[in-house]
Amino acid sequence: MTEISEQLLAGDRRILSRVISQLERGAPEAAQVLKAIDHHTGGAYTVGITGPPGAGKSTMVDRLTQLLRQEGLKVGIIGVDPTSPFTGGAILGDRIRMQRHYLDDGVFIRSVATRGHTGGVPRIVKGMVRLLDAWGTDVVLVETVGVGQSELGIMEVADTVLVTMMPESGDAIQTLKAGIMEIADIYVVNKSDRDGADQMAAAIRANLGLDSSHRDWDPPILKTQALSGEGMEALWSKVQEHRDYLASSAKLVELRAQRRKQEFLEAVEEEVGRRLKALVEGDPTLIAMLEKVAGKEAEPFSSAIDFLAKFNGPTGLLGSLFTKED
Ligand SMILES: Nc1nc2c(ncn2[C@@H]2O[C@H](COP(=O)(O)OP(=O)(O)O)[C@@H](O)[C@H]2O)c(=O)[nH]1
Ligand SMILES: [Mg+2]
Repeated sequence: MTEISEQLLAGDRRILSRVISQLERGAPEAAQVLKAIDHHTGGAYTVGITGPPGAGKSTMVDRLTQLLRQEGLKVGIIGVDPTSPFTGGAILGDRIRMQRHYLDDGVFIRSVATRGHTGGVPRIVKGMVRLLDAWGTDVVLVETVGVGQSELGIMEVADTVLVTMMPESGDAIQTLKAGIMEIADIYVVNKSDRDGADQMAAAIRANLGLDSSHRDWDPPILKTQALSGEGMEALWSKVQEHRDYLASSAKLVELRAQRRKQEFLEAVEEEVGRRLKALVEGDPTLIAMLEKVAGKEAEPFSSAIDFLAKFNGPTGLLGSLFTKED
């Protein structure tokens, strides 16, 4: 156990922040910390909040945090931001909405830009959740913008997924069709102070009705007003009900085991990709190969297959992709 890991486990905020930054940069030190703390994780419960922009997700995160803090629970908030890191629009908006929690010692807030990532939730979010867990977080709230297939990734990190809609989500039915319906453990029709909340709830129910037979957890549909806080306690008790359901049916263990496998495979894929890119930029053999392909002296697909066969093995060019870096 390194000193850093011990400080993290002792609840040191600055260390947590530093290790998360290392993780974002892909620094090997972060991997070492994750390894050291692994056996101290599993205590935090992760709730994903997804749905179309403007549905009230950040407001809800703010309200839930307030509620959890009243219960004395430590809260982690991760905002997965699909906007360009340069505009920072959404991050700024959320910052204002969650302002009161920035000064709270029992709350840790972090935004992650998705940049070019297409899966919706970058892999490092999974590591971030474990770091927060080790830091002593009881509940991690992960907010992602759900605009279709890209958001299915929230399932890979959240134990309970809230799909949030609002009455005027005119395109919501489209969203429902895009597959986001299948990932919801709880539906939330927020802004129920506005007209159309009941119709929205009915539309969701109609969609659900199609094949509920195979489910042993029937996703409930709740109406809330995150802005005033109305319905937030009912929402949190539903989350707890879902958690109890997962825990009692051993599904939680299964779910988390499956995710660890997935994360491992993703990490391998990402690392190989990253190292290959570095190789492409610096290796003369590979650069020459690319020039041939570019100049139609070699065909791209068959050349790739030949290349893999020829340069494989621990001493070959590609072998360096699989050697441990320090
Ligand atoms: N009328 C109404 N407005 C709300 C409610 N919840 C959030 N809002 C407002 O909706 C806007 C978008 O909220 P935000 O939390 O940023 O949505 P997000 O994009 O889903 O994170 C903000 O102006 C909120 O104040 C609600 O229950 N009723
Ligand atoms: Mg938001």
